[in-house]
Amino acid sequence: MEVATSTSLKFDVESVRKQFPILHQKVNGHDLVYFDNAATTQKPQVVIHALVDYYSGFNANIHRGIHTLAEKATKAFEDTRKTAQHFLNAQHTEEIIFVRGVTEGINLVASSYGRTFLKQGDEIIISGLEHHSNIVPWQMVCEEKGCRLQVIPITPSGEFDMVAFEKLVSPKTKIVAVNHASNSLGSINPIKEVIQKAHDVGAIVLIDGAQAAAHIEIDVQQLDCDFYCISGHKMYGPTGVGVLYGKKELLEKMPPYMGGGEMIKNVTFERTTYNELPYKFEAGTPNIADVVAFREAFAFINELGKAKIAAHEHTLLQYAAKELKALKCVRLIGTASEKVSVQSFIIDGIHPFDVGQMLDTRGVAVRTGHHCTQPLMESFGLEGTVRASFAVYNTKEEIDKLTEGVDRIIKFLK
Ligand code: 7TS
Repeated sequence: MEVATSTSLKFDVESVRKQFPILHQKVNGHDLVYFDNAATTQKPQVVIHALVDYYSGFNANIHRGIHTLAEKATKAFEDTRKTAQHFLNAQHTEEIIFVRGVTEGINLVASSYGRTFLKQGDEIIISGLEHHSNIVPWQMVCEEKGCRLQVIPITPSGEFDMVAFEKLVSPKTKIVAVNHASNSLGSINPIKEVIQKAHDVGAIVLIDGAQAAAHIEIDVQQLDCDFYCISGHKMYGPTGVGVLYGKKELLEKMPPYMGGGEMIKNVTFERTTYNELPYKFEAGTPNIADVVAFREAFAFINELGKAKIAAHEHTLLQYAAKELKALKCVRLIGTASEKVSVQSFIIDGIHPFDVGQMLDTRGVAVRTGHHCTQPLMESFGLEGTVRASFAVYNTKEEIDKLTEGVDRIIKFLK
């Protein structure tokens, strides 16, 4: 089946689906419909192969060895760093720090930068759309340093309130941490403007790019953000690997986050000197296999191109929103004008958990609950939602299965 919004954005979704072995299975007697992509995407064969190739061909610890396998593994690991640099358009390779994912990236900055440079009375601003990973690390550092956490409210459609941000941001603001796109609602935030306004008062900015990296073009130099975090598993790559991008001059000033092997230059019992960037922040044996395979995920996205991916997903999102909205008792949650392919909804009078379970009996995988955004759910007066999130391999026919399933649930339970 060909998918097109304009000729230049055409691609064959069936040939994409063929690259994902997991999609071709029955769940509870039905073809699997995987709509839990905001939690984690599925992996193409090239990524799976890269993991097998590494373990069956050149597994060795990196940087320290001089034997052939160690050199091969080191080169593959460092090649991913260069690929990540190009993907984010970072100026320097050493600005790319490998971490376990966005959660670790944010904790690294909150702990290393926050504990060193924040003082009592300073303020950190986050938005009402944040994942717990971009709330709790800042609460922890605020508690320790006597700082204040300020929260930008959101509009009823789930958009970032720029007017409220302008009122909150002040010379007391030292850090602004917001996501590029919301995992619960899909809203795309006006981060370029946020970064400029934060810089105007001398604050630094961290962008949580967990839900943006597979969908939106990222250029950290053009954005001028100070930190940007991504997770491999949300962009067709392995679990347990991600990237923290940081501006070199900031990373250089920051102390290590963890101590151990690889992050040192010299150790005596009296005093230790630290390694250079990026190794200063990569203590211990890293997740070599997953970093190596992560390169194939970047290549997969680059080969299709984000413009094509976004166009396809946008078509799916619009279709899903229209079809779901047409159903009796369904309320869409999150209707921002700029969105990635996430649609949250609730059915009046039916608990999201029950909806999720009943859809699963028809092979449709959605996420239910608060999606690690409890404060956001609370601002809608909800405990949680049903969330369908779409990826490049999803189709309109699959959305029909979702809406048929939801329709049956309504008719059965109402
Ligand atoms: N920030 C956002 C916006 C996210 O969506 C997630 C994970 C994280 C941070 C944390 O990323 P991690 O890779 O370190 O776990 N979001 C989800 C989700 O929506 N459902 O499961 C995980």
